[in-house]
Amino acid sequence: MGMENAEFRYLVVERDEEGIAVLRLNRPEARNALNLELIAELGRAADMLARDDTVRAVIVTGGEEVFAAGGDIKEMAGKYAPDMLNAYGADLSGFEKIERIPKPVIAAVSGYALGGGCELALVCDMIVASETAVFGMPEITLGIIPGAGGTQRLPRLVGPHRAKEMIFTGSFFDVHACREMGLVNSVVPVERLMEEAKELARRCIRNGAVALACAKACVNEGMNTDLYTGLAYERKCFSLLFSTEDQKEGMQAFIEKRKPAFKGR
Ligand code: DAK
Repeated sequence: MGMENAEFRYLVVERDEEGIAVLRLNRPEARNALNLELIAELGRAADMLARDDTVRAVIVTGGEEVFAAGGDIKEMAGKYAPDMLNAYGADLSGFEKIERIPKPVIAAVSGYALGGGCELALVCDMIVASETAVFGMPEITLGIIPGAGGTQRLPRLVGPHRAKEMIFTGSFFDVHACREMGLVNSVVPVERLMEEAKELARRCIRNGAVALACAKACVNEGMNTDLYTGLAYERKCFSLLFSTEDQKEGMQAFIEKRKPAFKGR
């Protein structure tokens, strides 16, 4: 279990022998509120985990009671539009860096995932949640709107009508409602949450790392473009994978009726 937490104030990063890294928000006194420093730390951690070849998948998690209560209201309260447009508003890079990690990234959510906390879960590839998880976009109750991707990623994921209900009302949604709307992949008792997230990670990383990176890029690029541009992108990635050792190994293993030994090359 490697650790490198000295460089982070609000994050705990752990890596295990299986290649699964856990990135845990650790600002419990403020319910894991995402201040600028924490968002910057998320970006640095994402860069680090993206570069590290021994890391095959990442789990983003928080505490048992709170995944994250959103952007730091106390930090934002006195700000004016120019502040938000410049320093603050520009710094979405932490979220986007998590989204661009070329490996499976799973949010393991227990308790509240509100506002920016919900938006953080939305930049992950999949969300597993505990039975106590609660999602919501309460920004409207503060006189603002979601500002870290909520008005864009949520409707792409659950459809505009459900997203608007969440964003316009600011109401909280229990995990079963979130499962039904497709926000959450699976729901488990809280004590099984991390194991469920790890098991999902394992089911991904037994496959080749290059193919996983291509699959992620294709889905993400495709969600941001029209069908034919997305199909062209997919075709290039699909074809390029035929220059990898993993493709030769995967197909040979099938023919020889054995399990493939992927190398991520
Ligand atoms: N910000 C700052 N402090 C927070 C906080 C937050 N979002 N949430 C909780 N805290 C603090 C509380 O003020 C309290 O501090 P003290 O009174 O002890 O000093 C402490 O954490 C404990 O909170 P509670 O006493 O309220 O704890 P409970 O367990 O009773 O309730 C709760 C937990 C999560 C239901 C409740 O705290 C709550 O409703 N929190 C606010 C949820 C919310 O409105 N979230 C939306 C925030 S706006 C962006 C980046 C981010 C964002 C936008 C843009 N860019 C970089 C462009 C995101 C914006 C948002 O998310």
